Amino acid sequence: MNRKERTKWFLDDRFGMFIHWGLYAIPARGEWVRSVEKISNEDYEKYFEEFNPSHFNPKEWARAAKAAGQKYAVLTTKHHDGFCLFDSKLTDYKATNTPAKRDLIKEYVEAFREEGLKVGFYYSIIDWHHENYPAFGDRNHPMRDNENFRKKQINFDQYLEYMHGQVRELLTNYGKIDIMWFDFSYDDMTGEKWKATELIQMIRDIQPDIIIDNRLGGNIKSSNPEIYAGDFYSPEQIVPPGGILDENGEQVPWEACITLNDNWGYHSKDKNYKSPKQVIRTLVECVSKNGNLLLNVGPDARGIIPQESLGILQEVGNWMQRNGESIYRCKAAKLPKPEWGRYTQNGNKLYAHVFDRGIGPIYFAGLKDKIKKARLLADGSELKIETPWMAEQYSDIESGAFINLEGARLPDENDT
Ligand code: JFZ
Repeated sequence: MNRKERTKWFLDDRFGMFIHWGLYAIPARGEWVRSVEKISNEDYEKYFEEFNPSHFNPKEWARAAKAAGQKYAVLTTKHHDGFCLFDSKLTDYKATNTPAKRDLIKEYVEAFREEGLKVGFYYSIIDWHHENYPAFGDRNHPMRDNENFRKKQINFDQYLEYMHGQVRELLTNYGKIDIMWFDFSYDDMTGEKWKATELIQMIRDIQPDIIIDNRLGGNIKSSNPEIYAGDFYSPEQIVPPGGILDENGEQVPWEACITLNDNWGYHSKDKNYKSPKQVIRTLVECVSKNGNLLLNVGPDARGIIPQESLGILQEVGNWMQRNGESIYRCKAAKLPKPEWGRYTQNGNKLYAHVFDRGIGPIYFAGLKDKIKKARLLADGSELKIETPWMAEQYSDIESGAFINLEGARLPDENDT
């Protein structure tokens, strides 16, 4: 399979759930807490000894994702702190050795599969816990200021063996996996520094259809990308203004990852949540530029997705139930962005997302005599295509069409 074939389902599905969860849920100050507060291995150890997510029920996560209209999920199997949610034979630093006493990845995979969702693994190639991970090359390493630590000899090849071995475990022990989401290369730690070609060859050997993000390095936008440059581009906390094109001007699959507040991992004080409306509009924006949205939640130490996040997901789900047709299998329209909102398109169906309704009919530049019929997606009701009185006297509108929204029931302002 080539990239185009591999990413077909992904680009059809458009909307996924990102889940950041690990020991950092206990201090509850975000997933970078070890680095930000320079916490030593010893001091972080207490969270390992305590980790016991009594309410961990991935079926509930999966149901929330499905109800929101999300079609796939990506969970942190290991974040930068090095703690593994899966039962790796290559380390003791794993969920099976905490009071949780079980392989949480196994339960995640089963639960999401059961709800018919596709399953992805986030895996951090950065590892602040492994003794052979280069602390001094990584300016964010929690031990960066510790003299003794800096002087320690390391054997990076042994770390690479560990890292490759864990990826092999993840892709061997849990059946078919749909997405491998590596995080991340930096400075000169990129590409072959991770033995990325070898890594990719192994991955394709075990899971030929899996799709892989672009954070191992390389240039996915090249006309001749490295084998490790990935299947999709991963912009973070931003929707790329013009989508992502390669050097030949061809579309590159991409997925914006965005978190609901200002942290990826659980943060008990961070209440700066986006509104459901912002999320819906961001999803529409992604699709209108040929991209996906991977929307993040950070379950707490007991395994519960914060109430605020669940509320947002539910509202997004209400909208998706009525308007999902304008998201799934849709892509950018070959029309300029309209003044009042955005277009998405699927075949000969054009979806007009009216963000700014204003007063009077809405205008479709370039579509004079091209619209066969117009319907409100939310309730299927007919909308009238009509040219307003004296329209020919306004400048530059000869080639456009007008649709009258008057009287149309717009259940909420995001309707399509
Ligand atoms: C990384 C992680 O450090 C973070 O904790 C979270 O998991 C996020 C999804 O990914 O953060 C990054 C990685 C790459 C960039 C920015 C933040 N980048 O390329 O700009």
